[in-house]
This record gives sequence, structure tokens and C-alpha cells, in this order.
Amino acid sequence: MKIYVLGHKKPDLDSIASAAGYESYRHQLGDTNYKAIRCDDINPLTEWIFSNFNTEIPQLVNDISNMNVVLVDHTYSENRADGWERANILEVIDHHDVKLEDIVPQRITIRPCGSTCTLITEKFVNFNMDIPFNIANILLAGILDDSLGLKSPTTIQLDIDMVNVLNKICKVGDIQEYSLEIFKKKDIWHTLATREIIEEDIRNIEINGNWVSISQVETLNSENMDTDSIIKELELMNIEKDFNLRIVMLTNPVERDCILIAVGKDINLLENELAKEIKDNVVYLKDIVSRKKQVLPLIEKIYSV
Ligand SMILES: [Mn+2]
Repeated sequence: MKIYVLGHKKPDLDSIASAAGYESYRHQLGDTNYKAIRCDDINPLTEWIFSNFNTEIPQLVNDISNMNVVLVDHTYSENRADGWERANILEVIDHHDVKLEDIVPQRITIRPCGSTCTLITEKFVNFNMDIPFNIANILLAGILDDSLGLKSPTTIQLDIDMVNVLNKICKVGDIQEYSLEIFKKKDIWHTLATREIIEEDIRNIEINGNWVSISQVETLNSENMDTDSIIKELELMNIEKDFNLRIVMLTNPVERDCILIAVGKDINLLENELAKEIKDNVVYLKDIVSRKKQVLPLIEKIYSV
């Protein structure tokens, strides 16, 4: 029985790397029927890492109907590949919050930490297995990217431990310098249209009938981003579909700060929660980098009854 391993739509490196890593882990266990695939286009960072380490990028499959699958790095149905309702979901491995109401996998590995690649690395370590050089490098880059160089609020000791294990194999030198190199590969925003920037990594949230979108844009050059055109585009999106709030976080993983752009009728509620004025739809926030851990809880607080 062929079993396919895949990450979420609009995949980041963690999604593709953890799929490739899990395939490799399974192959070493003798389960050669596992195969990593992807359901969407990859980003330039993923392309760079895989070609650096001469590793084939998982094959694109647009629809996973009738396939046996392992979902890595995602549980939310909105992130799943097309056809998931008709797929046989055997296993889930993720580091996000649990959303499994609609599926019943046989095996579940969920632990809140900095990246799914951390959990895959831990599987190798638990079985005392050798990690191939290319896979070690792919997993290492996946952890560093997703955990913002081990500095995201989601990072736990396990991430640090697994990076140390991997770096014994990879020997990339200084982890922070290497992380910076990784972040630079993702700074491709100048090549995208404003709508694409907003939709590249967007989450739509509904709480008690209130709709909020939060886009995250990671960049080392947030000062170069055209906030005015982002505001205009968000307003346009709100004409197309009225949301209570549309938020774009321009986060800088090195400076560890955020320029938050907000549009919508509930800006004053967000101001109250932030205890800061949002002037002309923009506010600067020091030490805010995580949508999940820092901004989403504010939104939940605003709309929970
Ligand atoms: Mn991830």
C-alpha cells in the first residue's frame, strides 16, 4: 500500500522538509512504500535548500482523493490538499493546535514546538537512527526557518536540542548567521503584487460570527514595504467581503518587531486590546512576531463572549 506524506497548501519550508524527512525516516525503518509529495508550489527558500543538497523536490499532486496520506505540518481543513474528504488520512504530525474534529487518523503526533521538522528529527533520534546528510540539512533549515532562528515564542527546548543534533551532522557553523542567510532567501516581496503579498500567508478566523483575517509577511526590510498600498488593498478586500478586521503583520525576525496594519470597523477594539493607538491604520509593535501566540489571542479576547 502506497502512503503519501504531504504538508499544507502554500507550503513553507517546514511543510516540504518535514514530508521529505518523514519519508526518509520511514524508508530507514524499511517502510519503502512511503513517499513525500506536495499539493502546491514551493517558495524560493525551499527550492534553494533542496537544490543545495541535491535532493529531489517532492512531486506535485493536486488532488489526494482516494490516496492513503500522512498530513504533516497541518491539521486545519482549509490548509489541506484538495480531495482530502475522499482521502484515507492515516496519520497526522503537527506542531500547531489540534483541529481534528473532522478526521480520525490512526496515529497522531502533535506537540506544540517551533516546527514539524523538530518532531521528525526527534523520531530519528528516538530510534537512534542515522540521519542522511541531505535530510539533516533540510530538517535543520526547516526548524530554523519556522522557529525564526530558535527565537520565535513557539520555540521550546526540544527545538534547540534537535538543532544541536542536526548541526553535529551539518556543521553549518553559527546558527544565527545561518538563520539570517535563510531569512534572506525568503525576502521576495518586491516581486509580488500587493494582493499576493496579503494572501501569501493569510488566516481567516471566525469567532461568534465575527470575521478577521491575519496575514503574516516576514521581511528583513519592513521599512521598504508599501504600507499605503497594503491599506488600499485591504480596504478593497473589505468591499468584496466585509470583515470586522483585516490585519497584516510585517514581522522582522531579526529585529523581532512588527509593523501592524489594520483595516475594518473594529480597529478601536484592537487598539483597546493593544493599549496602543493605531494611527492611520498602522502601529509599530516591539517584540511581536507570532501571529498564533501573540496576535490571535488578542483577537480571541475581543470576540469571545
Ligand atoms: Mn510549521
